[in-house]
Amino acid sequence: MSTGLYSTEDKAYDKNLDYHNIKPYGDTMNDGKIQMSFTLPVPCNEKGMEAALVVARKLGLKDPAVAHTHSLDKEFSFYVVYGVMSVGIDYENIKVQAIEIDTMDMHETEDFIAENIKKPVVIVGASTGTDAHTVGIDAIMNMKGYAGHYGLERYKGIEAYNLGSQVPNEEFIRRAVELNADALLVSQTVTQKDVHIKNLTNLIELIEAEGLREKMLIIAGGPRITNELAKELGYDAGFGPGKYADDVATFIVKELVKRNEE
Ligand code: B12
Repeated sequence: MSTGLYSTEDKAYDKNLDYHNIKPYGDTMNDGKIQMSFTLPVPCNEKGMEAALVVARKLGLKDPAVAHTHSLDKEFSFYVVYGVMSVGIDYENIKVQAIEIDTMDMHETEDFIAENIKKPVVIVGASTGTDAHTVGIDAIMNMKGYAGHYGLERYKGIEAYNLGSQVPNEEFIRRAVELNADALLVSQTVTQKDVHIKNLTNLIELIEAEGLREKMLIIAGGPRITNELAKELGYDAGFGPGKYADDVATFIVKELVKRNEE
């Protein structure tokens, strides 16, 4: 079963559109209408609203309008602003480093493991560093899963260990070695001040220093993680929003078999 999520091929091209020059869509094709929201460090009043329009104009938006504003505090105000983007983008020339896989459902992955791997696949996951968010890694690993996708703990043929959040990278690696992990899943939600980059870099450096890099797949995930970013940081793959246990399970089992064949 393919969710089509990873496809970089476009199956539904509209022949009337010039894909070298497309704009966001609001009401009429290519009308360029967009909506954005932001906070300004100024009081919520007429002058604040004008400041919000200036922000939109400086960003190049035509005909900006404040659709909503409210006060966050005496000195802070929040704005939702509409506007029209006048420049188009060249969609044809956009390149993405997407993960090209045909996602299998849980049963297909179980059969794949039984036929091709013939031993339990050990997966160890955590939200590491200072990150306290667990819902993302739980969505991937917990038995009940998320949004109708069972988690890895439910898969026959997968031994899944969810270590929770705020796990120090050293402890994560120690447990991975102890459990003889085939794959590590690290979740990062907080990205303020690039804390996720520092933590993900630290993890990969520790793994390399221990001579473990080639022994396991290392996968990052989180709401602001892309496959491109993960690869840049030395990971095997990165999964962001809209990705589920079946996507990551498919990637892991197929990659393990591929590497075994090489
Ligand atoms: C719930 C929540 C909390 C809860 C967390 C409870 C828990 N047990 O997890 C609590 C209240 C504890 C919390 C605390 C904080 N939070 Co908070 N939190 C959220 C909130 C509302 C929802 C996050 C969530 O659960 N999403 C649902 C899950 C299912 O989505 P997901 O994580 O994206 O996961 C999916 C994918 O990304 C992917 N995925 C995720 N991880 C992985 C890993 C792998 C390996 C793979 C394959 C896939 C994968 O799969 C999932 C399913 O598709 C968000 C805002 C929002 N609406 O998103 C803020 C948010 C994430 N929090 C935020 C912040 C700042 C904090 C705090 C720092 C606040 C503070 N100053 O104290 C603290 C964290 C302190 C710390 N040390 O980490 C910010 C982060 C901003 C940023 N960009 O850095 C957000 C965005 C809110 C905001 N708009 O400011 N938070």
